[in-house]
Formats: sequence, C-alpha cells, structure tokens
Amino acid sequence: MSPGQAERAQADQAAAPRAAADRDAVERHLGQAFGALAGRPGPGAGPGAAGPGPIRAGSALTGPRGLELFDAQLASRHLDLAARWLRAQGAGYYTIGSSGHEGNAGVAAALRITDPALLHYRSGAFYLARCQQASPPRDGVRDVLLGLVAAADEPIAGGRHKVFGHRQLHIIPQTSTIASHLPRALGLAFALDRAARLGRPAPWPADAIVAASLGDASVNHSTAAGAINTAAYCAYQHLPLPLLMVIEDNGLGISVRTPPGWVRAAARSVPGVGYFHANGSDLAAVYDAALAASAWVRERRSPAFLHLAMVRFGGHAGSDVESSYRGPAAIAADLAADPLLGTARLLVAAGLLTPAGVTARYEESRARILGLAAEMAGSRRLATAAQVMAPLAPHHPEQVRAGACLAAGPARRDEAFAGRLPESAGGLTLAQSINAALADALAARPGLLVFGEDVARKGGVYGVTRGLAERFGAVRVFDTLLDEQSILGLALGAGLAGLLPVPEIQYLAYLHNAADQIRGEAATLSFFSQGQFRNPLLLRLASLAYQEGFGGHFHNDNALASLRDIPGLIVACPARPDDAAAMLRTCLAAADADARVCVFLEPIALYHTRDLHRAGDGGWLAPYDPPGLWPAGNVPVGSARGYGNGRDLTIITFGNGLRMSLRVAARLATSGIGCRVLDLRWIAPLPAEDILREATVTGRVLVADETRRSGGVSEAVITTLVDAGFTGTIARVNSEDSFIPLGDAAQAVLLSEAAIESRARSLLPH
Ligand SMILES: Cc1ncc(C[n+]2csc(CCOP(=O)(O)OP(=O)(O)O)c2C)c(N)n1
Repeated sequence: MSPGQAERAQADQAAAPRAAADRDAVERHLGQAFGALAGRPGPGAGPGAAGPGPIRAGSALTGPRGLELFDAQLASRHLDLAARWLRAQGAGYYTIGSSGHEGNAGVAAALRITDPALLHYRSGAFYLARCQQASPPRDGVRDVLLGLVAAADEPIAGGRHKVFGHRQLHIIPQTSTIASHLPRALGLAFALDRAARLGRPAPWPADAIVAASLGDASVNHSTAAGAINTAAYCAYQHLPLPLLMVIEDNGLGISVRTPPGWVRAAARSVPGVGYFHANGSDLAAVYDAALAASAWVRERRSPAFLHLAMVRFGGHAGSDVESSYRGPAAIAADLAADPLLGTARLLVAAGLLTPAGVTARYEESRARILGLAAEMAGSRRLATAAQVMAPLAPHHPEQVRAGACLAAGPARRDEAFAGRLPESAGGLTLAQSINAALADALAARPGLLVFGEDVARKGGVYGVTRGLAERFGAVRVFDTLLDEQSILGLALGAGLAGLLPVPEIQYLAYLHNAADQIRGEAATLSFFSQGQFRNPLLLRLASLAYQEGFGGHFHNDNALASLRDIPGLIVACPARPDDAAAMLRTCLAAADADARVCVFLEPIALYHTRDLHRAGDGGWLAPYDPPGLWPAGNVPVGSARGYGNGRDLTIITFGNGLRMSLRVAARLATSGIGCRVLDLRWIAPLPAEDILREATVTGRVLVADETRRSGGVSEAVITTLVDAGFTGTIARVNSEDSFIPLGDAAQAVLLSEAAIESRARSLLPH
C-alpha cells in the first residue's frame, strides 16, 4: 500500500462509522416506513390492478411494469450497500452510489433501448431497467458488481473503471469528469440525423434520440453550459438535435448546496429547449414526464430538459460524512422522499403488493445481491501493463496502408475537382496540398465531414478548406459556432455514429480551452469500452509560430506538451506539401481502421511558403501524387523522412525546424560539413528506430526543436536516444520557455536558423 493509499484508507476508516450511521438511518427509516404502509391499499387496489392497466389513474405506467421497475430500484439500492460492503472487505474500489436517484428507472422505461444513453454516475436503476428491456433480459446486477470489484470480465471497461456502459444496451460509458459527456451527447444527436441524411449506416435508428443525464451542480460547469448553448443554437436554427438532457437534481454538489430553484430557472431560460419536470421520487410521474419529454424530442428532433427532483442518500461517496455539512433536519426531510418508498406506496395502493410483500422483496433483493457480491469479490483482475493497455492503440498497419490508398474513381474525382485535377497543377504549397487531400478524402469517403469555425464559406483563415463547401455541400462541409468544446463534441458524436469527422480548430492556442474533449473523452473511449465504442477522428490544427511578426502568442503557439502525453493519440506534423497529403491519408485510414484519434498539426508559417534556399527556387513546393502513386508514396504512422547523407552531423527536427535545418545544412556543406537532416514527421508515436539509425551514422546529434525547452519535443527525442543506449554527442536548440510576443520581438524567443547553425558548428571539431 502506497503512503497515499494508506492515508486514504485511514481517512476512510475514521469516517466509516459516521458514514455507516448515516446509511443505517436510511435503512431504518425505510424499514419503518414500509411497515407503516400496512392497511393502506388505495383506490386502484384490487385484483384487476395486476393487469396491464395503469398503476395509478391517469398514468401511462402499468402495474406490471411498475413492479419490474421496483425490482430495478431495489437492486440499485442494494448494489450501493454491496459496494460499501465490498469496500470494507478490501475487495471493491468504488462507492459513489445511486441511492435516492432510483427514479431514473422510469426514464429508462420511457425510452427505447436503441436510444443511446450517456449516463450520470447515479444511474444504477436506469442501467438495471434498461437491462430488463434487452432480449433476452440481462442480469445487470452482475455487470455492476463486476465493475465495483474492477473485474477483468466486466463487460464494458473490463476492470479499467467502474462505469455504466454496455454495447447491446446502447449505453456509452462516461468518464468521471462531470459534464464532459455533454458535448459528445450533443454531437451524437447532431450526427444521428446527419448520418441519416447522408444515407450512412449508423448503429442507431434514424428516429432514435440521445439521452444524457447529469447532476444539478454539473449544470453550472462551463462544459455543460457550452453544450446547452450549442443545443439551443441548433434548435434556434431548426437544425435537428434530438437530445434529452436529464437533470437529476438532488440539490447538492458533494457538500455545496445548489440554490433552490436555480436549475429550474436556468433550464427554463434556454431558448428553444423544451422543459419537463417531475418529482423523481414518484416513479409514475417520472415515467409520464419522461414519456412526454422523449416524445417531444423524438417528434420535433429538438432538445429538451427533463428536470427531476431527487434526494441523495449515504453522502456523495462511501467516505463522505454528510452529517458534517448538513443539519439533521435537512437529512431527515430527504428520508420521507425516498423513491423506494414512493414506488412501494404506488404498488400497495394499486394492490400489487402488500406491505409485507414490499419488505420481503426488499430483503430478497438484499440477500441475492450480497450473495452475488461475495461471489464476485474474488474475481480476476487486470494484472499486467499489457492487459491494461490492450485497447489503447489498436494497430493494423496493413489495413491502414490499404485505407491510405483509398481513392474515388476517375469520374468522381474529375467531378470533385471540377476537371482541374491537383496532380496536373504543378508544384503545390502545403495549404494547397492539404486542400487537395481533403477534397480527395471527401470524394472517396462518403461519411467524412469537414467542419469548424470559418471553414466553409470563407474556406478557413488561411484558405486551406477553400472551395470544399461549394463542391461537397453544406451537409458535409460546414461552419460551426465559435466554441471549441462543441466543435470537438460534434466530432466525438459523429465518430460514434459511424461518420469520419475532420474538425478544425483555428489555432493551436485555442485547443487548450477544450483539450479535455481530446484528453479525457476522445482518447479514453476505446480504453474504457475495450474498443466496443469508437470515436475515430482527425483534428486539424493550424499550429506553431513564425508568422513573421503577426499575431503574438495566440496565433504563434508552440506548445505541444499537452498532446504528447495522451496515451494512444497520433500526432502528425507534416512540414512539406507531399508529406502532408500522404500523412493526411494515413491518419484518416488509421482513424477508420483502428478508430484512432489523430491530431494533424499544420505549420501555419509553411502554408504558403514556396521557396527553400533562394527566392523563386520553388523548393518548398511539391507535385501532388495521383492515386496510382499513393501506394509507393505511403507514409506509415511513426516513420521519419531523411534528407542528405552527410556523415558529420545528424540534425533531428520537424515542422518549421525542417526548413531552417535544411537551409543550415546547405550552408554547412559549403564549409565542408556533411549533415543529414531527419524530419520526424510524427510527434507521437516518435519514429524511434529512424532516430537511432540516423544518429548512429554520425555519432553526433543536434535536435532543432521549435517548441519550448521545457516540455518540448526535443526532451522526448533525447530520451529516446539515451534509452536506446546511444553514446554519441547529443545537443539541442529550442525556443525559450516564453510566450511569443507581438512583432519582431518574437524572434528573440523563437528558435532561429542562426542558433541551429552556431550550435551545429560548435559540435564539430574546429
Ligand atoms: C470537472 C470535474 N470537477 C470536479 C469533479 C469532482 N466532483 C465529482 S462529483 C462532484 C459534484 C457533482 O455534483 P452534481 O452534479 O450535483 O451531481 P451529484 O453528485 O449530486 O449527483 C464533483 C465536484 C469532477 N468529477 N469533475
């Protein structure tokens, strides 16, 4: 046990008696309240009530369905108790429960099993109710218990996290970052209709709706606020967006009270988004409101809120002592609103259960679940890094190679390029080459979408997407609103729906305010679902510096550290036009074949560069390969490109550094110094073999790195060499650990040709 774990275990232990007392109070109250139901059969009671009639006059919930849902609610409650028991045994690892939120079983019942759901972590009853809808019905209790003990056989995350998710139940597992699933949910709702419009096969029927649930405190998160705003923005323009946002409002975010009435006021003020409300402790009311809300969303293809008033029992999680921040009266008031009691009342009033029958069912559920929990406690866990990492980066190089050669037929290409094929256009710039490669990809892959701020009408700030919207239509190439989180959310949803999204973020600096959508969402989905859900995507990012005095820091960002450490992410950085087209095709193929998340860093300063050594030499232009040459020009993921065969010095670089290094190498050659220059092309995974081979030839390495000294790419290159046992000379030149200032002062902090040259000379014998 690590010191941190020991501390935590101590804190857990210290809190355990008080947390257990809070929990026992809930059970005691429930037991008494079940008993007090005696002799209170209501007006609907009688033998007929067990038929398919309503559980209560005016409700669409039938008695038999109410009974089934009660079982889901009971099981969810006992799973919470089992979670704490397993934790106490040292066999379980997760105690955030669903107690008090069991009304969400009614939401599941009102939806179709084929409505994709992205659930709040208090969705035990929803999950179990959806299991009842499966054919044959599933034993969801086992799934949840396997999750609690982090069992390798748990069906969705395979022991990597405790999540609610299942492929056949159409439940997409969520991370722990509250509200981070809302942009994806929004994107999925958008993509369902978009896929249908494009005639693309999707995993969900065209009339499905997306359900996403969240807590009341989560509503205030900027991620939720952004997604809600985007939903309203779409609804305002009558863009189809069938998204049901279920707010499970227990009035608390861990210990912080949500101001009474706030969620209602906030939700009702969102233009174009429907608002439905129910008491979450009244199963029939939840079911009826969920039916109405889902019908509204389904028929109008418009977003809506379903706001459910809930209570929360047992604190936020197992070690949380609620009585330390809430008064006894507030806690006691919640007990009366126990949803289990609410459903028991309904069932007794309908004559479907006697009070003794309620208690018996409760105890039967307890016995079954505790018995199963004891059985699961010894489940097989993940034990090795290879087991844990298996779903991280699927790798089918042959399929990717084949996919990278996928081209439309000659007639379709002719039409797509309006008769002006790029291979006949002579030397192209980086921007023109990317534009042509995108057009080819749009022509060859009917599910591919290109979108972002200004990409359609304007054709991108730098003209990289110019003409694509006209040629491929607004359904596939479109402008979005100005919100990077929503742009990435659209991509996450589109990938999930079977499309191939190519979003653009206008500048690297603006990735950072939305980075969690890549880091916490896109990159983790395969990991937490063992590849059962996929979000292939290619994110294009106008990147890096050297915009000749223009723009200052935010248009010249050279920080890649936040991308470099994301497991499984592919980060490409083409410097030359010919590489860019081939690498774009490889990334799309990797996204398609292996569901990889790819980031494509496009050096802005090279977009329109034409020359290399002298004005007019056209050394930075390259012809565009026709499809027949794509197999020969294939660029596999993680393969570098070498220039020159000098034996004195190896310069390892990428991006703008490549052009600078090639110019430096030419100057050094006139002094009789022979260089070879290696363009990494891929920042992740790094071309480790190429690095070592080229370094070994000269025994002398200079890394020319335009990113910062701290966290920059050169750190990884040098570590690669050291790890491989390289014993030659290693040096590096970098940009400073600074933000980029406006104007010519930028040159004072950016890597320069002069710095590369002087360091190179210093490494050689004089
Ligand atoms: C982005 C983020 N910040 C903080 C947390 C830590 N955290 C976990 S749950 C939670 C409270 C959420 O409250 P609410 O949305 O009301 O849901 P509830 O737990 O009450 O059901 C917090 C702050 C987190 N998971 N994610």
